[in-house]
Amino acid sequence: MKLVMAIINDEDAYSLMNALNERGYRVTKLASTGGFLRSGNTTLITGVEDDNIDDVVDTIEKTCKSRKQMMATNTSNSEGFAPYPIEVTIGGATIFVMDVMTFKKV
Ligand code: 2BA
Repeated sequence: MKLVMAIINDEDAYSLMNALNERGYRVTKLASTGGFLRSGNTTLITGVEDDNIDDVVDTIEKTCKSRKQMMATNTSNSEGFAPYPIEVTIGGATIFVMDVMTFKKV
């Protein structure tokens, strides 16, 4: 068994949960915050049998879209610091697949 952890955009969370549930996978949604942009994102975790990993990853890829977001940074000039917007591309999903040592429901 594996644990799939996918960090995704909030906007895709409900579509992805629906898509995974419809395919028979159980999902837990966690509210998370990206360390770089310091804005909210969603982390979904799902425990799946090894044979289903490709299906789960495909479903994530098909459902989650990448987006561009503006971020304010500071740049220094002769008058001090001035706000300087940069565009950041946030991936459709950042996916980790981990081995599960034990899975139990009691
Ligand atoms: P954030 O850390 O808020 O990052 C948002 C986006 O900002 C990133 O998109 C990337 O395009 C950019 N970015 C992040 N760190 C950067 C840096 N040091 N310099 C320049 N640009 C940077 P994604 O790579 O698609 O990541 C989306 C979110 O997924 C991240 O939000 C973070 O919450 C998570 N994530 C990505 N890689 C991770 C990793 N290796 N470990 C844990 N979480 C990760």
